[in-house]
Amino acid sequence: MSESQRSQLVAHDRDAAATAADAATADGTADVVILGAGPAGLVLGNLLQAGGIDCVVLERADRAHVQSRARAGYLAANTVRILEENGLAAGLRRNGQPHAVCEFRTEDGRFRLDYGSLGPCGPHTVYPQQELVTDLLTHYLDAGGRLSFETEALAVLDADGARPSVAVRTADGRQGHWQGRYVAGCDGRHGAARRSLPAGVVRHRRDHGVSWLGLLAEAPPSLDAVGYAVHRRGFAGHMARTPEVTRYYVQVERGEPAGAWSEQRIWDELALRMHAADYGPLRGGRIVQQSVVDLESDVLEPLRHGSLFLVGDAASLISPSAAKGANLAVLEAEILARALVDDLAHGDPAGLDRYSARCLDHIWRAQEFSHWMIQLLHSPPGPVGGETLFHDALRRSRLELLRTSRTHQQWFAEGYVGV
Ligand code: RFL
Repeated sequence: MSESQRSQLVAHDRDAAATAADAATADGTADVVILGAGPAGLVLGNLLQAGGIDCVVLERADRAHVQSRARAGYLAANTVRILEENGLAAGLRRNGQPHAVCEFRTEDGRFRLDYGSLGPCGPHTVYPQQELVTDLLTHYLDAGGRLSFETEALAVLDADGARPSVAVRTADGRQGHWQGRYVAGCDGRHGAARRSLPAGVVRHRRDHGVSWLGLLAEAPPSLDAVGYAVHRRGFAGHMARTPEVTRYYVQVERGEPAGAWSEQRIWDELALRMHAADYGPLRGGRIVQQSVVDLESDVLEPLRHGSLFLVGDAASLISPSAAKGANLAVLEAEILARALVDDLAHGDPAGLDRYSARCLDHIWRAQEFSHWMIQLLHSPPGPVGGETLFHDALRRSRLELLRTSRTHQQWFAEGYVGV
């Protein structure tokens, strides 16, 4: 469990098909060794496989766990494009829902913003991350892709040399090495790739001082929009996932344990902060996941160290306030896949040389927008006083601009859906 995410699964129904995983393999070789079977690792694996590149994915968890981890849901148009262009969008086309409207609720009233029709990027597609991961996994394995579940990367060795390797340990205790020409660190913020970086890597880091209780409710969405409620008791958010499941967020005190809130208290507080008395009741249901997320961001620089490349959350952690993390992960995986194919199949290393700079450009734009969203939705932590009041007045003014100015609305639409 991460230091910043005190997570408690209250009652997690694993509806994902828990089919038998391939036997874990402790030793082997592949041109590209991919660490982690999240969105980044699986998009990369699929694209390399399609490009005829020899690769393997090493995943610490078992298949059932990977397919049932509910996290993101709002996919940007660019993510959908990448999936479509690579034949990975069948499930998303079948079950994904277009989503184009935000509703902001404050003590001054509410307003809706049809961002999908305003910016150059169109609407989001709502498709739960665990379903996307299941699709990517199935496609990869059906195409003959190599993947070793329950195989934890311990360290990346000799990343500066011509033959880097990954030290691994399987769930049954065997240890060994996977050797490759390149290693793609797609193993998230606490993975082996980050731990193996040489001294001198810069980690830009920001703790926003704000925590959310993230909830998954077996309840139909209560409004046909993303709901952002700005309230003196703290932020509350509403995001549809499927016609039967909705994600909610409630801002909580830093350090609050995830299990401290009863279901009744959660629904009461959500109703209060979302002004349900004025705008209609929330549709209740069983809370099936309850975890605390401390809003933190970081960016590692550079994203390449010899033969090791950082991708997705391993490269940059972004707070979930603007729904960017999975979208960045998919974009970076596409950029790296193209560069690896150019290098390994055509002997052209230029894309690999540019990988870090290209991705950092996208990452910082996303970080900037996400940071702006955090300031729009929360008061700074600390006692209510001059500085808080000043921030609150700025926030009111920003919301008013967003309500009234088409220029601001267009800027928002581009930042919200663009990656
Ligand atoms: P993942 O998904 O964390 O996958 C990493 C994989 O690596 C494995 N692993 C290892 N394998 C081998 N050896 C090791 N040593 C390993 N260590 C870890 C893990 O088991 C896992 O399978 O990273 P990836 O692929 O970079 O994808 C990133 C996204 O998952 C993440 O950014 C998003 O979920 C963020 N996010 C959202 N992003 C969006 O674009 N739109 C959203 O609507 C959205 N909502 C969210 C979110 C994140 C949230 N949380 C939990 C912080 C909502 C929430 C609540």
